[in-house]
Order: sequence, then C-alpha cells, then structure tokens
Amino acid sequence: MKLALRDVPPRAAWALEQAGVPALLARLFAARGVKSADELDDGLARLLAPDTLRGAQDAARLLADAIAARQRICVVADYDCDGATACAVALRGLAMLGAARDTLAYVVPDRVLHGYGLTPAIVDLALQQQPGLLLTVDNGIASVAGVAHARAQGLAVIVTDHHLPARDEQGTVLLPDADAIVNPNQPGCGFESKNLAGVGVMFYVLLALRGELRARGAFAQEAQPRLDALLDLVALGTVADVVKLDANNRRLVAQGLKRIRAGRMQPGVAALFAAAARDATRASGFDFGFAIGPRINAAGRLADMTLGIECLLTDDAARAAELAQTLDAINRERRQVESGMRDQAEAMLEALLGSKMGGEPPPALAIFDPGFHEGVVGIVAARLKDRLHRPAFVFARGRDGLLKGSGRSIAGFHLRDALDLVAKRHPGVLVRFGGHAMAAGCTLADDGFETFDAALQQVAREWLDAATLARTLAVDGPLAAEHFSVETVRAIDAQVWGQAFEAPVWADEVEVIAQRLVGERHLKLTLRHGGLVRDAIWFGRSEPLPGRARLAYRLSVDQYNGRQRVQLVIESMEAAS
Ligand SMILES: [Mn+2]
Repeated sequence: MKLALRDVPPRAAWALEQAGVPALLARLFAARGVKSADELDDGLARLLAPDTLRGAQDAARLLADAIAARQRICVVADYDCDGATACAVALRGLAMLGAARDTLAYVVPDRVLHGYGLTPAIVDLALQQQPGLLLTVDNGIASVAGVAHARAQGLAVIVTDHHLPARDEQGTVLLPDADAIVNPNQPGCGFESKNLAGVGVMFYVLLALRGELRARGAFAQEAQPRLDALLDLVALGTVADVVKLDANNRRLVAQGLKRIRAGRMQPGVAALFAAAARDATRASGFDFGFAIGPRINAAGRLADMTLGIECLLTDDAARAAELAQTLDAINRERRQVESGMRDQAEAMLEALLGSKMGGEPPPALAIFDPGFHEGVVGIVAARLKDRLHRPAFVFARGRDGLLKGSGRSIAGFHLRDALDLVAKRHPGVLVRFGGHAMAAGCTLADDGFETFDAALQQVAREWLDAATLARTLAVDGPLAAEHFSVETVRAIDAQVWGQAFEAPVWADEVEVIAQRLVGERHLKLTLRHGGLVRDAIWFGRSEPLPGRARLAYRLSVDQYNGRQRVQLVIESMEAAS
C-alpha cells in the first residue's frame, strides 16, 4: 500500500486557526476542503433553506391539502436504512404537522419479491390501504410505469428521492409524470447540496410543509412543531446511505448526534444503541455506519424492512427493545451468511488467480455462485473491492431465475457508465441496471454471466491504467507526541467524519520493539515512536512486521486496568525507506 500525504492548503488552515479552530483540527479540515469557519458552524440556522429545493413547495401544498381533507396518505418506503429512516421521518413529521394518525400508512417493497422502487405491483399493494395520495421516500425517480399506474387509479403521487434520474439513449432525462417531484438531482433544481440522502430530502419536504401550514394560519412561528426532534433519524439515514458529507449534510449529522448524546432520540434509536452495546452519550457517525445502520439494513436483506420501520416508529420503549433485539439477531444471521459467501467468493477468486492470472488480479471482478444469497451480494462485492482494489460485481440467482448483481467500484471507474457500455455492446445480456459511479446494481439474463464477465473485463482493460489500479491510502502525516492524549482523541471523535470527509489517519516511521498474535488474528505491537514507547494493535493482521516500518494509524482510547489509555490502531504499512 502506498501512503499518499493529504495536501493542506496553508491559507485555509491559517484562516481556520485565526477563527479559533485548534491548529490540529484546522490542518485536518483544511486538508478536507474546508475554507472558512462558516462551513464548520453546525447550527440549525446555517442549514440550507428549503426554498431552492425544486418541487418542495408543490409537495407541501399537496400534503397540506391532503391533511386538511383528512385524505389518506400512504408512504412508499425503500428496504434500506435510508428508506426506513425516511419513512419514519415522513410518518412522524406528518403526524407532528397535524395529519391524523389513522390517515397515515406505509408500504415497503420486499427486496426479493418486489425489487426496488414504486413498481405497479407496489402501487397495487398500497391501494389496499385506500390512500388518496402516495408519497415515495428514497425511491420513485425512475418509477415511470408505477407512477402512471397510480395516477390511472386516481391517486395523487409525490415523488421524493435523491437518486439520479434515468436517461434514454439520446441522453434525455426521463422523469415520472408525478404531481410533484422533489429531488436535488432533477434537472433545474437549484438546491446547493446535491448530496442529501433520501431521508434528508423528506426532512426538507417537511420543512416546506411546515412553512406552507404556517402561511395558511395553522400555527404561528413561535408555536410551530419542532421538526428538529427528527434529526436523530435524519443523521442515521444520511450516514448509513454513505452519501457525501458536504457542509449541509455534516450539519444534519452533527445536530442528530448532539441530540442523541444528550439522550434525545426515538425509542427505537435508543434501543438499537443498547442492542449494539454502543454508548449513546458518546454517539458518533461510526456508530451509525457500523452498528445501528447494519442492524436496520439486515432486516431489508434477510427478512422484511417492516421490522426496521416499526422499530423506528414505535413510541413504546419495551416494544422498541423487543424489535431491536430481533434486528440484532437478524444481523448476526446476516453476518454468517455474508462470511460464508465471502469465503466462497474468495475461494473462487484464489482459483482464478492461481490458474489463469499468475497472482495479479484481473482489472475487474465478477463472481457468481448459485448458492449465493441475493440480500448480501452488495456487501460481499464491497469486501472484494476493498481487498483487491478492483471494481467487483457479485451475483445471486433471483426467484425469477435471472441473475441479480451488485457492484462496487474504485475511484476512476464509473460503474454505471461501464454497465451502459456493456449493455450497448451486448444487447440482451443486461435486463436492467442502474446506479452511480461507485455502486451499481444490475439484472442479467439467466445465461448471461459469462458474456457479462468478459465484457466488464474488456471495459476495465480499456479504462483502467496502472496508476488507477495502484492502491493508495490518503494520510494526514505525522502526529506530534503531545497529541497522543485522551483529549486529542476525544476532540477528534467529537467531529463529524465520514464519506468524502474521512476521519484522520496519521503516518509515521516507527521501530517495532515487540509483537505477538492475540486471538490468533490480530497483531499486538509495542512501538518506539519519536523516542517514546507506544502500544498498538493491527486488527485482522497475522503476518509479523519488519523492525522498522512506516505505518498509517488512527488513535483510539481503551480501558486498561480501569485506566484510559491511548493506543495506535494500525490501518496500513508502507515499507521503510
Ligand atoms: Mn438512499
């Protein structure tokens, strides 16, 4: 692994320091593109206003009319954490803004039975709730047929989504014929942040609805419902969906985390923290991404997302705890299925590398086994991509006999564009596909795998050069001895880090004094660093290190004999110069 030092623009770092940001944080923020302290102000007043979000006003009017007419509103959710939190935000928010509880309903597609989005079949399912209005969350922008079907049945449809709209062969954007569409990525939308998650879009629709109701005299500014009570859910969905944490998203996440740390959260969120044995008073984005999010997502992968949504909707702490326990159990099952599949996928890969490739991985990977489970192909693809630093697709056979695949990519290889090219070169192989640069999904004809595999590798050979295929890790440089403290770790952990705003990774040359394996899989190390002796651990590494090495690491605090101490958590190594 090559360690690449992040560039720190001196002018930005200086400006941040002048504004009172501690020097160490100023350097980290500047290296992540922050230019002024304004961007770091996470106050609610700094959130972008909803008025530039195209369609939000139309959606607000339709929703206000529906509430006034006591019309039934059915939320059409999605089966991942973003969709589940967006559904909970929609239902809780509409109730806060005056919709009678018995006029609110939701449906969520089953990943295996229905697939993604507002399909005509989901419209029929929603019709059983006898709604007057359908409100999609985190889906719908590509649901041309579903929206047409709903409107033919006399329903009004509001689409709220954040995914890119589909385009036809000429490149013209195809939008569903809905009564209102809210999506920062639709043509003509002037909203500054294009990175809202589905839950963020729905939150903004509620802000617009509250403004509309205020204008209609439903309540005065001072007495208006406090929608910030929903920010724990907005923060969770935003991090779990791995959208880019731009300044506006960082504010949403920071506000949600603040509330959670202060004990203000939905009973389901509290129950999920407890089920994951995470301390909510120290909540971080990491908890959302690696503890809470996966427990909700597991429901959509192996069971039914209704469980996840119910957990986020209930106001009964005992019921929330029960649902969180169930989600925890499903997540354990998910991990088992996934590790079985990953072992299989890696064995197939080893065979491939050993026989044909002479140890050098192919420029792109496609893996299929009839025993794979459709619900976890995306996670396995992500693990393969991480391990080999190659675009990777993993396929499972769906109930309809077609092959359902999920892919993850590396920087410099636009996955959806690659699928587009494969589809043009081999008509009939790709039944459906969609996604973006770093992740995509597709459905193949039942006999299409080999053609797809060869075509994907062909595109990868054309597009990827050695530099893109070389693996690098961006690091923040050396860390001075004075910063090896519990205070520094806490100060860093208190900030919002995540997608496109990565938590700091330091890099230093060290001497390895002692090393031993713990738990057979992890390397425990004693290092000499700048004349001082430090404890370190490298999780998942069993091969010993050389006597000197340049290491990339994070700092963490652990409890040892009742005392808190700082240790290095090694991420990677570059051979010593
Ligand atoms: Mn989403």
